[in-house]
Amino acid sequence: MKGQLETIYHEGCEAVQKISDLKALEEIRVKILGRKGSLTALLHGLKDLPSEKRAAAGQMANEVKQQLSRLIEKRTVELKNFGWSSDMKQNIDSTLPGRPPEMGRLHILNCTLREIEDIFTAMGFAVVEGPEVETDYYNFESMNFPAEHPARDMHDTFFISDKILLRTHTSPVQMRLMEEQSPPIRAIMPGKTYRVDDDATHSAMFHQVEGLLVDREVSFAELKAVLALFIRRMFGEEAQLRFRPSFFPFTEPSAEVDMTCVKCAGRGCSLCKGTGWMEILGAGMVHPKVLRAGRIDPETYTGFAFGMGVERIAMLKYGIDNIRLFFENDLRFLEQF
Ligand code: 2NL
Repeated sequence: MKGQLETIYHEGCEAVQKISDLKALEEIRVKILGRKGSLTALLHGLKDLPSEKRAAAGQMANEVKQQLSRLIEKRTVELKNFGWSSDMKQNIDSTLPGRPPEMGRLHILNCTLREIEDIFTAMGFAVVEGPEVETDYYNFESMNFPAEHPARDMHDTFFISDKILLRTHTSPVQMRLMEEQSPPIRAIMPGKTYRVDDDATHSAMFHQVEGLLVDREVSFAELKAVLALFIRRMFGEEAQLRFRPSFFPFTEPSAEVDMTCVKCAGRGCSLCKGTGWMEILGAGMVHPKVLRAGRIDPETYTGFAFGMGVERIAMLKYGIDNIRLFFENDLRFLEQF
């Protein structure tokens, strides 16, 4: 009896330590401690022993039972806690296709900006960037907005101090470029701009792309040709444009540029308020004073410039009616593009 118990104990210990999955461990438990297990059978056999041996054998058998039970319990916890247990492995179907990872993508405004940049770089324009915090001189003074001039009211400005502000347009970048380079200059300037403004189509921060071309004998006709090509590339070959006389301090003559309505193609609808046209950008011939501020001689050189809002272009192209949607980062909106 003693020898049998020892064998059961040692074999049991060895088997439990070797086991590395829960199912096999349970099989061992049943084989030793189950109703028909080897130790259970031995315990049943106790009653046949002579009474003087029964007590000692019973005590030893119970000890073996307890120790093995504890050992199995401990091993069960170990197997459950470390790595994959076999019943978890059995629940994995390795033939199933993997879950596709979530993919990020460019924001619709960045896509629109890249499209604009591609169209102008194909026409030979360079892309130039500059600071968003500017001086009054570069943002206003050099652009022919004299101090106290009412035209400054057109741009409701975020001032940082008396002479430092958040740029209200990207024109300061063009002014710095004119100072640094002599003509021919052919560049677009994309970037963030800031105005105290806040409604469905205006945001305090918005993106602008301005363009500048300065050379000998640059004409208003060339301005129109470049913008017509841009609009056709951006909105499709059917898109037409028209110029309306306008005013900017930094251009003379100045024009507001309309294109045929993207929704009704010129027939007249609610989007274009029945006119068939939608305003898309502003443009003009660079004012001689602005050229002079950029150290360019207006007697030798002429230039044209234009400016557009990236949000406005994207809203027209994709039929978006509220500028907030660009900045709320609601995936239900962003994922549509
Ligand atoms: C608009 C109108 C415009 C310009 C921007 C410009 C820049 C220089 C010289 C002359 Cl350095 N002009 N920029 C010219 C005409 C219009 O923007 O409605 N933008 C959203």
